[in-house]
Amino acid sequence: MSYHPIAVIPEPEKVNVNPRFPGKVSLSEHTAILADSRLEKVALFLQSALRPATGWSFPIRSGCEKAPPVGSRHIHLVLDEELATLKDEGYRLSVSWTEIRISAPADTGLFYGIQTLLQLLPPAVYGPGPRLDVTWALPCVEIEDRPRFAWRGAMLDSVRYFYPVAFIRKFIDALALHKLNVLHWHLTDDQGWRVEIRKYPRLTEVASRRPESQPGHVSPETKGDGTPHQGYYTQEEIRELVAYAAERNITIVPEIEMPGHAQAALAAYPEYGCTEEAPQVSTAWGVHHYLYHPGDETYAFLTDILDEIMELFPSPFIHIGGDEAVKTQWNECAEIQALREGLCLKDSHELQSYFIGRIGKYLSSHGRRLIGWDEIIEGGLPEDASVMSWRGTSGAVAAAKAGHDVVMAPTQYTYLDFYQSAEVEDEPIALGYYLPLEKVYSFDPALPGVLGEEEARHVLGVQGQLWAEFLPSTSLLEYMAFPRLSALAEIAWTPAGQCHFADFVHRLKKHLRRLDVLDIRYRPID
Ligand code: TNX
Repeated sequence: MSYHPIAVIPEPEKVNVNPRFPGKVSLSEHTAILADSRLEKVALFLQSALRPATGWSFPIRSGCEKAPPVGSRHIHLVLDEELATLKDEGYRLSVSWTEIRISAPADTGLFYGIQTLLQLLPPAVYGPGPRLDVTWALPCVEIEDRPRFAWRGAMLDSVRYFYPVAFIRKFIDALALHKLNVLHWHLTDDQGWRVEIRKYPRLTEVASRRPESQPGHVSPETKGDGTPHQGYYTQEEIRELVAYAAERNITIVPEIEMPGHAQAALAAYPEYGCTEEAPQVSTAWGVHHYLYHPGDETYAFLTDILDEIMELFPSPFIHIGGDEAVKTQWNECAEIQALREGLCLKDSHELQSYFIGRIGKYLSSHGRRLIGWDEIIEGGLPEDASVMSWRGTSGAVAAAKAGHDVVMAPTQYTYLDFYQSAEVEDEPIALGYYLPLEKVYSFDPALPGVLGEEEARHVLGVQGQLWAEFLPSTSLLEYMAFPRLSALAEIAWTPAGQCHFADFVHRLKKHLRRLDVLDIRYRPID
């Protein structure tokens, strides 16, 4: 197989090395950015991306000003409605001896064109610079590109371990580099609550702290580490991160878990639970049995929380968890069973469905959409709910066939907390399954042969999961995330027929040099 010399990840839909202009062109200290004033934001983004490493200023000139002096190549950003078929995220990038031009029907497309442009430059472009020894050359190409899927996500678990705001920003930058556009943020769980809620201060005073963590697999032999762990994001920090992500065309989808994975919240507000005694914020991993009480008081508590969440996160989707809610506490409580019977519901699964449905209605009345893990199908999928399928793809298939939107997140292909190599003794401790790079890359989220064309339209996209039980540091998190997230980005963006693993690995070698410059501690490839 022959490779074209351009190592862009994800691989663009169409790449032609420009036949009229062989060779490369170079940026210089005279290169300007041409963009009309409507495009100021995206032009400033490009300028700030190019300045540090080159040390040059890249002045922004509007189209009305007189043209830049002859011989000074410029980068032209153009909104072009005729490219409407590329949709909002598509773009065209043309590099020739006279001009570098990115054109797109919308700002988002221009942003992605810029991401591609940066990848055509030497990897040093991502560094703090200035690097006077580098020639800022790029190949003459014609690229036309747009994404295959609308939801190209990564799930970050900030509960099992709290990561600082600066790291979240770094992670968002890494997602943008890969043209990923959803950061699903897991903010609440049994082991902690990580988002400030003004109305319920004990969520941060009590539920954001635990006395210790479990530094190993779930087993009676694993002792706690004796080190308290705590942290939460203030509303101010969250607003800044949401804006930072939005500038990079990334939507942060918050996840507030219910009715299970609620132990930390119930440690702070036991009155919304099913038992008299308050639990501790959990110090152990695994499935826990504390559930919210499914009555009106809890509904008021959770909708109050969702009010603040919706104020912070403009995301059209709000994730409400829904996974692993073992029903023991509901089954064993006579009062809850009476409540269920009063509602004419058959069992606790139907009660969960009622509970989620009620929350879903609340979200839709505020113009938002509910998404939950595939357990929300059990007991009947509430109207309008979307499903994130993690226990394989059968949940996604059932939901798509019933006309619901789905996001593919199956353990077998997208759980980036699994081991990366079969030689587990050479790897940092991870969840006990094995998910090598090639397997991530082999997944087709549209499930050809399983879903018909019409059903496949309900597949919004695909997402990689970074559950963090074994990721106490950001460098470990990066080690698990990359390069598997690079592979996931490609299957989310690039047409299926163009995804060839050998070609991907060939491009990845160069791509890893970009990650080196960005100080991302990825796992080396074999
Ligand atoms: C199951 S996947 C969970 C998480 C764990 C993960 C890995 C899902 C929806 N729930 O709570 O972190 O397994 O241990």
